[in-house]
Parts: sequence; structure tokens; C-alpha cells
Amino acid sequence: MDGSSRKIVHIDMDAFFAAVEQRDNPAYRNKPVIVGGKPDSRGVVATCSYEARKFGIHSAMPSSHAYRLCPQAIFVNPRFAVYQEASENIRSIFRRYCEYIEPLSLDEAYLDVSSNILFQGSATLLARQIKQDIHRQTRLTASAGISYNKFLAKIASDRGKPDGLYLITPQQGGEFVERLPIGQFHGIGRATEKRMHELGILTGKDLKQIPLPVLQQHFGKAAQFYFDIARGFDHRPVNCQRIRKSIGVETTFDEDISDPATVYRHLQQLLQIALTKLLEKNLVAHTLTIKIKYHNFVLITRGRTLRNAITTGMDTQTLLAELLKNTAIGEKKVRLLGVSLSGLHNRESSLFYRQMDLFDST
Ligand code: TTP
Ligand code: MG
Repeated sequence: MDGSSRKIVHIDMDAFFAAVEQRDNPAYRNKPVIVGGKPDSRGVVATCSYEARKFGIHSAMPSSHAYRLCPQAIFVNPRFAVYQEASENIRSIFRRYCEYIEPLSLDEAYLDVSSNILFQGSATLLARQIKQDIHRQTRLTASAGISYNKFLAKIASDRGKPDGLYLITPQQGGEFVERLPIGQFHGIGRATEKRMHELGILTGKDLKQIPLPVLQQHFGKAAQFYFDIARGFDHRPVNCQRIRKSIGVETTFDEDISDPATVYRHLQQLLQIALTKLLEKNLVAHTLTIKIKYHNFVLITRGRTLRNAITTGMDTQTLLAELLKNTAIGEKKVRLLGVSLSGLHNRESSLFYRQMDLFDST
């Protein structure tokens, strides 16, 4: 079975951070709004409203440059907690209609709706309903792309922006890709685009002319992907990981332990194991909870939530020491210890938190 029998929807919020700011501040509406660092800092533009894009401003541009392009723009500091909330809202809407969801970032996800039976199996009507729910619930607009694979669904969502609903059918896919400039191929980065231009490959049609061995010679492992997408094929599945709430590890001792230093050591080890598991799942945690079962089977937990993600690199010893403060460690013997990490986010969204420093104007 080839990829043409699937139905994939790609949803992407329009000017996400900026749209949230315009929603929450009526004075910003219909105005060029830039979310990110202030122009007098070394910060960058996280995103900007469509009004600002008319001036040539875009994500990752230095704020000082954006200011030169549009001095009357309104510069706003990001409010990540609000974006996170909106992101959780839209994900809960996806879950209403679809089991197979692959979130790509806070504002974007692929949905595999091939087995959808709602709306007589129409992916387009389903996407429209999701857009409506998003608007009703968050007062923000999303664009949806519908096609038979991820590559084309993503291109389709871009094509309709803002507030778009754009379908690329299996009949249209091949021709659509042929006309597409290489720079608009998602998955072809700047450097590869340049290489392709040097080779005279400017559009999908040009790319399609190049035999696979030649592509392999120039692009190695990625060649097969380029070869496929030039024909409108993309076999990548929608990777739907079940969204976990927490990751925990615990251990019961053969003999109860009493020495506080030993308790620390075990907790450190458990925490390292939990953090490694997180890393493998591409997640980060903001809450650490420890669990202690005393020799008499009394179970207590102590938790702490941090603004920054809990990582292997941080001072976990101090954190554990704090958590152990109000416990009976040293007095009562312990038969079980556990640690649990929760407040989980995927690593990409947590990157936005880290970017915060860049955005700070001070
Ligand atoms: P995008 O979906 O790439 O952009 P957007 O939603 O602002 O605009 P569009 O209508 O074109 O989809 O990114 C989503 C959010 O991620 C964006 O609002 C801000 C943040 N972001 C950054 O912080 N840095 C970046 O370099 C990019 C590209 C996005
Ligand atoms: Mg977006």
C-alpha cells in the first residue's frame, strides 16, 4: 500500500505568540506587534503579527533590525505560560477528534485521521471543525493543511495562512510539488537549498529529473527523502507518543536503611535514571517528587516545582536536600525510596523557556 491512502491534517496556529498578545491587548490589534527582545537589547524576534510581516520582519531576526524596518512596531515581551496554556487547549481539542497526534511544537501538530469516521470520513470537514473549536475556545486562528502525507499537509497549511483550510489531493500532489520552489520544501534547509541551486535544481520539477544515485552522491542519506518528496511521496508515519503525565522510578531495599548519606545517594541514582528516561523520550520535567516509605509502611511524598526544567546538569543535590528537610530521615528507617518527574513538556517547547533570557530587555 503506498502513502496515498492516508489522510493527514497539519494544524499550525497563525502568528502564534503575537496573536495571543493581540487577543489579550485590544490596543495591539491590527498593528505591527513583535514578540521577543526589545530593540535596544541583543534579543531576537520570536514572532510577529501579520501586520509586522508586511515590513519584512520575521522570526529570529535581531530586534534591532526589526526596529529599523518598522520603528512604530509594538515590541512585547513573551509570556510563555499563556502560550503554554493555549497550546494545551489546542492539544485537548485534537484529542477530542483524533487518537494519532504528533505535536511538533507548542503551536503545531500532525494528525493522522485516516481511520476517522466522523463527518463521513471527510478530513476536510474534520479539520474545519477543529479550527472552529480552536477559535471558539482560544479566540485564536489556526491554519489547517490536509493531504495524503506529512510533507504535503505541512505545505498545505502554510499555503492557506492565515485562517486557512487547504487541501492537496492525491491527484494534485505530484503536480503541486513540481511547481514548488526548493526554498519552500520543508525538510530542505538553507544549506541544502544552496547546494541544490548550485546544481541547477530550483523547483520540484528540477529535483524530479535527478536520478537517485546522483542525489546520493551529493546528499548522502537524505537523498531518498528528496527523491520521494519530489514525486509527492512521504512515507513518514505520524509519530503519536502517548502523552505521559509523569515518569517514576523506585526501589525497595532488602534491608531497611537509616543513614541519611545513603538515602541521598540512592535518591541521586534514582533521579539520574528518571532523567535519562526523560531524555530518551525527548521530554523535560519541571516538578520533582520524592517518595519515602518508612519501615512501618508509612508513605510520604515531598515535591517541588521549578521554573526551569530539571536537568542532569543542575544542582540536584541541593534540590534533594531541600525535599528531605521535613522528613524523618535519620530518625526512621526507610524501606522504599522513589522519585517521580512530572510537569512534563516536550523539549522543543522547553527551548522557548530557555530563549527567555534572550528576550529579556534588561
Ligand atoms: P511558527 O508556527 O513558526 O510561527 P507563527 O505561529 O508565529 O506564525 P505562522 O502564522 O507563520 O505559523 O512558530 C510558532 C511560535 O514559535 C511563534 O509564534 C513563536 C515561536 N518561535 C520562536 O520563539 N522562535 C522562532 O525562531 C520561531 C520560528 C518560532
Ligand atoms: Mg504557527
